[in-house]
Amino acid sequence: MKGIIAALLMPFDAEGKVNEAGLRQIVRHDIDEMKVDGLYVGGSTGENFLLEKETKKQIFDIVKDEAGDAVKLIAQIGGTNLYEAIELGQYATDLDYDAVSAVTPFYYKFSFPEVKAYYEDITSAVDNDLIIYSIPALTGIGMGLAEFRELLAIDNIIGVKFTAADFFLLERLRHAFPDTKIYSGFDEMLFPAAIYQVDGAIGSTYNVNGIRAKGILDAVAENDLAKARQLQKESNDLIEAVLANGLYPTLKRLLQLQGCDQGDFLSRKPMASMTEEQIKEADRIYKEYV
Ligand code: MN9
Repeated sequence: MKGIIAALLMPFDAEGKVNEAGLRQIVRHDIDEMKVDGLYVGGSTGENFLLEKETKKQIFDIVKDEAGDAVKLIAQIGGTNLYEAIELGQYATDLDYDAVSAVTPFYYKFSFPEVKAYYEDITSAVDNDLIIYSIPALTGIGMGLAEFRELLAIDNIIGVKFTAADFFLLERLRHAFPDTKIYSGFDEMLFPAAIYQVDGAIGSTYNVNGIRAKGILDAVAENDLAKARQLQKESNDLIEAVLANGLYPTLKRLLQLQGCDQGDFLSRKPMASMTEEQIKEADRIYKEYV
């Protein structure tokens, strides 16, 4: 699994239910217009940690049904409930997802042996490849080379979604584990990550900015660093404005402006949906930077 993988955005209606028609449209848009190589389903971007288990399964169903085998599908199953993670992992595997991914457990400050046991328990119960989802800024779980070495030795763990600005660690990981799949997790840092030869990138903004992102990977592969830097600059003008206006709601508004127009694209409470002013700013961002 290589290339640009969109962390799928999730449209909700006013009752907090998944807007199925809208979700199908986003899947199609990502595949047909953004030309992504894969979809990461149930990540932070999908507001996944606000959802109940049955809704997560419903989303895995809809996405597989719409995408079929057109692109690689990765199901994010992790969280604070190990038994749910295992059940979701088995569910997504039965649906033929290409891999599962599990965030490090969060909220309680789990020790590394606890984190390691969590991955051992998931991988021994779920018959699929697993990608570690490491995002220390949100989980509070930071790991160094020694910890990654232990996790990557576990059977079925094939890679890591590396969402951190630690390029020293990224380089050490790349060097130490040439066969491990490493995915860059911060879209605003794709260019330097590509220079360190990540296998791909998983991120929220690829739902609306997938073409430029692919251009960055291609330009680095062709050693055209000036072009890659320019594309990252254009991407970061967009990402900076999106972050300032509210990340996921703004991205969902941009999707609507790109033609995904089926029903509500609201947030899942307690995440707020946009005010009129934020909508206006999103429209300006679209005109200026998309
Ligand atoms: O999955 C995403 N992380 C979060 C990765 O949303 C927490 C990124 O794609 C960021 O949204 C993006 C903007 O900071 O890089």
